[in-house]
Amino acid sequence: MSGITLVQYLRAQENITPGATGEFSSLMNEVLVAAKLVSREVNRAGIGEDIIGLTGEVNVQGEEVQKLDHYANETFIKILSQSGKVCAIGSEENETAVLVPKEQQTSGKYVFMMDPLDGSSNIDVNVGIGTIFAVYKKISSGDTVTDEDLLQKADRQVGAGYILYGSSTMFVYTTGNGVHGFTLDPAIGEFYLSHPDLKIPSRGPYYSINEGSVSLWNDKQKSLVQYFKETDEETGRPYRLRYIGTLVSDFHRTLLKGGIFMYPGDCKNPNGKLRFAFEAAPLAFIVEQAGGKASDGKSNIYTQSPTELHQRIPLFIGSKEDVELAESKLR
Ligand code: AHM
Ligand code: MG
Repeated sequence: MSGITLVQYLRAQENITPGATGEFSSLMNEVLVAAKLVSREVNRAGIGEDIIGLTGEVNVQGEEVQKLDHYANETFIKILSQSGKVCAIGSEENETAVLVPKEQQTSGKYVFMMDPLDGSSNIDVNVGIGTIFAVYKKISSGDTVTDEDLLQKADRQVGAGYILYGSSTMFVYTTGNGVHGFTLDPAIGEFYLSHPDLKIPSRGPYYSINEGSVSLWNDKQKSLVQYFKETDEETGRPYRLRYIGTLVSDFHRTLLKGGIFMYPGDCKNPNGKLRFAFEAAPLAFIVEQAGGKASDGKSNIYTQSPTELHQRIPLFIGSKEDVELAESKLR
């Protein structure tokens, strides 16, 4: 594959950004190293018995921890906490944020939030899985990291991205200057720019939701999904249904092809399943930058802050017209 590599791209961006110190690029380079390590392990899942299956532990969400979940979490934390670029790492797998104290030489100015391995239920069936991350700057004064730093409004992100370990490994990210996608050439371990300046279609043609939960939805949610199934030439309905069960994969398709991904609240889980800080906020930043929208069904997620680290939030994300339509039907 020819063209510009991610490392070259980051350097070029740094050169044209006034006041850039290079620290963000260095942080991204560390993320890339972790991503390549996880990608390698994902690709050998099933060969080594040390990497597939359960660890026997249950995480803070009450979910069984897969060995690959554990590996991805440990790898990102280890690399980032030694990078000198972050002061705190919030992870879906850890109850509290991992802090890198100021007195430690390796502490830095960024707060890093992540879902280290999204789509765990798809690991052992060879279906795409991913990593999602968001980057903020520490904003509180003083040396300690506080809730002010950890629970920032989504629009304070300085960067967000995801890595999709799918039929190829992709790195998609934004720093507020559009969304750019890079594909890993596994033979040489470099990511190449393959999807510059991604823009999401304004509407359709896919809807994506776990419809197995229909009996738990309220009537508005039921009629919203029904709407996407009805025939209407002008709006291109019926939409086609796609649901992978890995948010990164479902989001990636939605970003490239258009439509809407939904994980609503239901009568068992009023706030749904997905987490504000680790999943919804970073994807909200990305989708905004691509011309789309993310909503909790009532208002834009990009202008909200989480109330706690592991807060869950209903998610309606994708093409602008489809997400706004969902909001109007749910109102
Ligand atoms: P995980 O981060 O523990 O893997 O869980 C989140 C995943 C998302 O990737 C996906 O959108 C959702 O769970 C699927 O849930 P369900 O099986 O309820 O449809
Ligand atoms: Mg997840």
